[in-house]
Amino acid sequence: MAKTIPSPPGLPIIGNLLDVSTGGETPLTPLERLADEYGPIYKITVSGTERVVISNHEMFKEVCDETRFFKAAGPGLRALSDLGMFLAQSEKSPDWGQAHRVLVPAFGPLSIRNMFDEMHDIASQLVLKWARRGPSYKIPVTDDFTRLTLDTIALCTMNFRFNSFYQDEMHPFVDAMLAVLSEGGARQKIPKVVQRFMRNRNELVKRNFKLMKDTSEEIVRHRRQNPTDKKDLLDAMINNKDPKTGESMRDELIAANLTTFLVAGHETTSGLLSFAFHNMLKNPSTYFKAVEEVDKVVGKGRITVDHLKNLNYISAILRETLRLHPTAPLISRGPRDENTESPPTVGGFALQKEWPILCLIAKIQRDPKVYGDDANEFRPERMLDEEFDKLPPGAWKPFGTGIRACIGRPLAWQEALLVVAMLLQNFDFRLDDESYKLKIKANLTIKPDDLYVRATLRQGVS
Ligand code: MNH
Repeated sequence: MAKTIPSPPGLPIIGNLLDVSTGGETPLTPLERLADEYGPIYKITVSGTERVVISNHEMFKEVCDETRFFKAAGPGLRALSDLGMFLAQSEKSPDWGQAHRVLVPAFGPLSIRNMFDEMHDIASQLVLKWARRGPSYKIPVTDDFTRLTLDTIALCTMNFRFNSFYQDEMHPFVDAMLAVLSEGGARQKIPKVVQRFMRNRNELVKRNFKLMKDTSEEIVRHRRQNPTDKKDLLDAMINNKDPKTGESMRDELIAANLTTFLVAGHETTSGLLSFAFHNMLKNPSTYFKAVEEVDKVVGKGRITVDHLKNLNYISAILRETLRLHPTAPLISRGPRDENTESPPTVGGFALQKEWPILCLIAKIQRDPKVYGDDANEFRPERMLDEEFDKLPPGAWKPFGTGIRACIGRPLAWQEALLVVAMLLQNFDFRLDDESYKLKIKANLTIKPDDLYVRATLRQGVS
């Protein structure tokens, strides 16, 4: 007999809305708090929709089984329809399949390697900015990393320059995207019936969506009219045929996927870099080890793509950062149609097919059964290759799982390694406020809030 999932007593109509929206550093905190109270699996009702929330490794490992479960596009995401492959409702969607088959080879090792010089170009702009401003500049880390990652993804994937370091205002695309993302977050807490009457807000979302769509479509049009030899992702989508059907991608779908790259590809990476600096500076021994590694592996000359594979400790820092602070903190799974269990279960608890299963990645990746009593501590040593390779399946999944896992992982990894190394090579860092206590800002992704650092050029580095 399958067990019944525990559930906090809810209110009629709005369900457990109040439970999930009260205070906390992040909107997830209340979900995490409920987990402390109700255990590793519980069910809530938000805006009339039932959702299951899981938060330990054992259950998560089970829902990673692709024969029984799949990525059921989550509630936050569904609010942002029409944004390319990321949001496809299932891998059976023909548009997802086409984009996946065309894009997987385009994200292969050689093309990522070929992006190195452009990544270096943008990273140099960041170094220049911080060098010019000097140590009296209170660096808004997360904003500057967001400029960096947005410019990088746009240059590397579609040869478009936002030039974010050369303007105070962010590009209108960025404002539109941020507005849409935070609206997506806010809407999760508002019942559907109410949403329909929010005419001004609905108009605003429409306008912002249109601006994003127009920007992407303009980039496609521009490329069609100005063909180049550049083998980037835009080129792949325009010229490569789907190996299965022999068909080309239509322009509308190409544009939607450009938007996907811009959205999926920059906030997550920017958050990773921000948390990595936070974690290093709060744990100085890790910071000094990272500097030592850069000095040994790269020295004072220009960093090259071949240096990156030797940055083992910095790699471990990035892995450990994404373990504690997975910048895409929620993924959503559901029982497959083909799942013949009746009813489908997780951990022996009965599910219904239409219930999304929200996986609290940060909590799952801090499970003491896997990571021990110091699971909440930042200890990159546990992520050095030898240890990392021994982790049980499902223990470290900041890039998602299965066929819908992150397609941009190698791109983000190369970029993050390069940027951390280049910054440590050029500057000495300290927190602006040594007593800073981590606050987290969240919409669909998480980043540190109000984090500032100071950077002083290191002696003898040109
Ligand atoms: Mn990314 C899917 C995390 C960088 C493009 N990404 C996912 C998922 C996670 C994720 C988690 C799966 C979500 C889910 O199951 O609902 N992504 C990250 C993190 C970083 C990241 C933590 C950086 C750090 N992602 C990038 C970059 C790109 C990108 C850079 C750029 C192109 N990600 C995607 C796309 C998908 C995705 C596209 C959707 C893939 C699919 O649905 O097939």
